[in-house]
Amino acid sequence: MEKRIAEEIYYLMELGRRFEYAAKEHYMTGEISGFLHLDIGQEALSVAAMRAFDHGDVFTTYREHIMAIARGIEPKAVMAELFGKTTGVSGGKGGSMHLFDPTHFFYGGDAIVGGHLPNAVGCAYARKLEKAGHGVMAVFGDGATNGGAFFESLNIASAWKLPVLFLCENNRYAIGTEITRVAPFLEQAKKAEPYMPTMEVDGMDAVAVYEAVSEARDYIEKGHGPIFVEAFTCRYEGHSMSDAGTYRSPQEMQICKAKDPIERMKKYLKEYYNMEDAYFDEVGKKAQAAVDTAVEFAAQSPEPEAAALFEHVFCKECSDVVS
Ligand SMILES: Cc1ncc(C[n+]2csc(CCOP(=O)(O)OP(=O)(O)O)c2C)c(N)n1
Ligand SMILES: [Mg+2]
Repeated sequence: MEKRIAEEIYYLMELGRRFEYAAKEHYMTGEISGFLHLDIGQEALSVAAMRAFDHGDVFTTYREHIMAIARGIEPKAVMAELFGKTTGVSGGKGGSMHLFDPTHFFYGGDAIVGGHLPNAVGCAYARKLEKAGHGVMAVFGDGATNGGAFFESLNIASAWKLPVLFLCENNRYAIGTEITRVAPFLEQAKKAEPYMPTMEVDGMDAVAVYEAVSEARDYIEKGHGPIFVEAFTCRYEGHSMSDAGTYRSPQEMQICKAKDPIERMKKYLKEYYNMEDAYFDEVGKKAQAAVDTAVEFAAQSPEPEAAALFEHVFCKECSDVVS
């Protein structure tokens, strides 16, 4: 991996983890309310996938703060959204699960498990008709692969050779349900095998994720149709802030944390580019400063007016879509 990209990924992972800890802290103080799903432990996947898929459209799930930042959305706008402020990326009306920014081709954040997959496929159909030359990445969890919308999406994407990169974040749990209790196997890519080529990757290794997603992106851009990438990962926190995570043993968590993605990337930078401790200290400080600025900005921003409830309900520019 090029040094520039490795450094960028390392910074974004540091930033992402610190951002999530700050979100947790401000949830505890009541400044953030509603649902909050943290992505701590899964940074390699969120950051490296987003950097590899650096053009094209992205549809993802509610565990998306770090993905949004890695896509290029300002941490300030993401934090302000969590705080429910007008300066948030969705005007303070979406909250943690609905970060939406068409200027970055980032369409959420969706609270409905697997509900965004048909939308991603529809977008890919549009891109194919437009001959846009790029495709769509749809990110979802292992739990989402048990729903009907998932199979419907695989089916039509495959039948119509649509440029969709299906990226499954397999952290082995859907809230407290271990995946093999509700699916016949651990590897969810097996469900996609009849429809499209599949790849498996270690989701705790940012370099491996970057390479796999880059290869998959090239594949869909060449017009071969969809592809499925499964990345095995591990979330360190509970499913959301209301989950104490008691269904996982300390031993299981220890095994998980031994693969820490940030430590691994640090090791990579040391081995391949001789980066020294002073460099990592600097990156940490820079990332923390960006998070502190984001929190301050969010805290000082105004709340939406009540009248804002009636805005963005209907699309005023869409009257000529159906003709
Ligand atoms: C259609 C639907 N069913 C159930 C839920 C409740 N629910 C929210 S998150 C979740 C677990 C999803 O797990 P997974 O897809 O593996 O994603 P992860 O949280 O592990 O990233 C469930 C069942 C929902 N939001 N939508
Ligand atoms: Mg899961």
